Amino acid sequence: MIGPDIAGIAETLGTAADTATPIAQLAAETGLDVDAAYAVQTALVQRRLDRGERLVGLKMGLTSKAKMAQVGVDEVIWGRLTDTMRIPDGGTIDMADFIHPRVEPEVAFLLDRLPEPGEPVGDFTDAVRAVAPAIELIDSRYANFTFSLPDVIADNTSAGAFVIGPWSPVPDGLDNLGVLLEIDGRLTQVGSTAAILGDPRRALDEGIRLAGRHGVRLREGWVFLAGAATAAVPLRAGAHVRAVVEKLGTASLRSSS
Ligand code: OOG
Ligand code: MG
Repeated sequence: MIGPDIAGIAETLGTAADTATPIAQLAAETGLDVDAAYAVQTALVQRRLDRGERLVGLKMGLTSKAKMAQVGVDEVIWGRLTDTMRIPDGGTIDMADFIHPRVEPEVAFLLDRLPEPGEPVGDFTDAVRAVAPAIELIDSRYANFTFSLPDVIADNTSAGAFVIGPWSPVPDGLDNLGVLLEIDGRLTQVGSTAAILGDPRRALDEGIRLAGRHGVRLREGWVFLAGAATAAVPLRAGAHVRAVVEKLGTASLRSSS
């Protein structure tokens, strides 16, 4: 049997992102399972590396019930971050670059020395140098932001852009910090880091394990997004977005008008 056309599907998804044009879901039609979907994601990200982008980190997706419920997919997933996705804290994103962007509050880790594959993470403070509040901008390439599990994996887990706030040393507890998302000064989402797999530190164990299954090792100096603590909110033109994480501070971005 001939398998799905990995390179062709990556090209379709890459073009959708480059031209900010939505496409129909494709996993069911092309027989894409989870493993093949990660192969598409690898090819899709390679397309970015081939044009000079650099891999700078890993992101987790659907690590909270709020997110799983919002998109109707209930498996933890992971995707890749490149340098051009990073927006400076307080920076402005161009709405024309995206299809139907949404923003969500996250916690970011700056990775330090990580254990060899197969070894337990051990002490979190050995593996993570610093933590920060963050905003992820997700932008599914699928029409109506609707997808199956393999669809969203192939689409690099809807990764669009991200902002990292100021880094702090790892605090004593990360498992029950208040999380707020404000748009134009109005509170739109309220949550807790406890929503992220009970403790965002667990997201790192899952990231190491799940990415390791596909031969991907996390690197010293990489950024790690642990996944949103609340549902994502549509980003409108001319908005000012702030994510606040208790003890860690604020990350912010603006959208073009
Ligand atoms: C998938 C990406 C999920 C998160 O933080 O849960 C994600 C999506 O919701 O489109 O990034
Ligand atoms: Mg996210």
